[in-house]
Amino acid sequence: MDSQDTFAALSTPHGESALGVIRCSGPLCPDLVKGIFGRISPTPRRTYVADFTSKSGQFLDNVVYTFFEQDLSYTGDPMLEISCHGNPYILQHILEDLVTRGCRYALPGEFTQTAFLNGKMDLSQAEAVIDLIKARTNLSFKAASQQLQGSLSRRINKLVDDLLKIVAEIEAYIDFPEEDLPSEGETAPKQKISKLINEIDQLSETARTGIFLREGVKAIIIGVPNVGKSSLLNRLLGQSRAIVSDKPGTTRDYIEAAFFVDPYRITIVDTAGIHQTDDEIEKAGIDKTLEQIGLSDLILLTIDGSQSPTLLPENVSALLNSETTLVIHNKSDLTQNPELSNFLPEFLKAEVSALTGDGLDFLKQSIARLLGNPIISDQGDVVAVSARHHSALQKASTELETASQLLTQDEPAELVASHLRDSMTNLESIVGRIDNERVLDKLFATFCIGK
Ligand SMILES: Nc1nc2c(ncn2[C@@H]2O[C@H](COP(=O)(O)OP(=O)(O)OP(=O)(O)O)[C@@H](O)[C@H]2O)c(=O)[nH]1
Ligand SMILES: [Mg+2]
Repeated sequence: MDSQDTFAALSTPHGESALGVIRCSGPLCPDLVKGIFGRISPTPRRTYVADFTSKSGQFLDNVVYTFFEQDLSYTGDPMLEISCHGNPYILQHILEDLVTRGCRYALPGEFTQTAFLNGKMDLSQAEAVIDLIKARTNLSFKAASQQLQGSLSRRINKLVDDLLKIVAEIEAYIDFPEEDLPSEGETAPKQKISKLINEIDQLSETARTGIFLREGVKAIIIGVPNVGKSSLLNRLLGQSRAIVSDKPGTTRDYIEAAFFVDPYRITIVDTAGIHQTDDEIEKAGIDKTLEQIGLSDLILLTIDGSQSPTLLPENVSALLNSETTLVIHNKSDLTQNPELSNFLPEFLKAEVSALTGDGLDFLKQSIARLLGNPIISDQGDVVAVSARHHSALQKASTELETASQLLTQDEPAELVASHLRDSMTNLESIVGRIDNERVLDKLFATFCIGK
């Protein structure tokens, strides 16, 4: 990537549509406006209607274009945005013409990466751009838009500021090595460090929710045959997606679909009933179920509430734990079997009738409870960090723990300060003071082209 390049890309989805938007960013943009549209000094951020004629003289489209001057554009470099008719032929030819005029095709996320490199936003805000595009529920949208407006950056910068004050306090003693840290001086930084550790850990704990909000939740319905797994799937989706029958062994291959339990988008898999069988096809289905359980964030273990509970095979129950598993007593419209009251007591339970829909709301609430909630701060900010933030926060916290121990052991102030500084570097990496270009390239490569 070279900041002297001018790059271009289609910023709207491929295919036929009413409009298609092509964006260019880089130093050539003023020349493009002059060369294509014959306008020497366009008023920035004003729209113009003009014909787009290719360099070879072919009329391509009547377009609306906008020029954005350096610093006041999305990327921070001069930009040109062209709205054309959403015809893939036109869009392709306009892009090719821009390349003939000196542009190159943009890399994934290059517009946002340039905005970051030009200081238009910090890294956590740049990441929020992709979250915002992908957000599908009220809360994930809120979390992304607030992060884009700097909610996470403000929290992190405050932590860095607090840490910097502690470092300054400790470093004051480096200049006077003959003096030990006074006892009150020793407890004060230690208390401040432990307060910081608490705040960092709290933030770090939102990662599970943050990952679910960003990436969605993968769920699976499992249970012995005929308990109503496919009926439950259909009920959760609100449509008849899977075949239901009173014959055990109806579902063989697994069926995947998506539904929402606010704030989460849940992709759910209905599976073949688990039981001992010699049927090769059924066995293959059960093997697939085991594989899918390992990939799931949420397991809906379904039982028939009107029957005696059937224990699952050891290799299946070994994969279940109370953090990820919800036990569903289905067929609540039938007389319930009293033996079930102490079946799998360690798991959260919900009673439902897939047949009538009774208990569906409670079931959804139980799912949301198991998946957890993001922190909502006093200012109303939804805070839920990503996997990358989580890893940096954990490293920051570990460095602080070490610094605190060293203080207790009366180790030299230099050593303590060096761990505090390492902690600070990790915190700063969240908002983007990252030196490693490869890390940045990898991060922005997850964006779509044109963003
Ligand atoms: N009374 C009652 N019957 C139900 C309920 N849910 C499912 N059933 C019935 O139970 C039978 C089995 O339902 P399925 O949804 O096919 O069960 P399954 O667990 O997917 O079965 P397999 O795919 O064979 O493992 C069907 O006859 C359903 O109509 C319920 O809540 N109440
Ligand atoms: Mg089924």
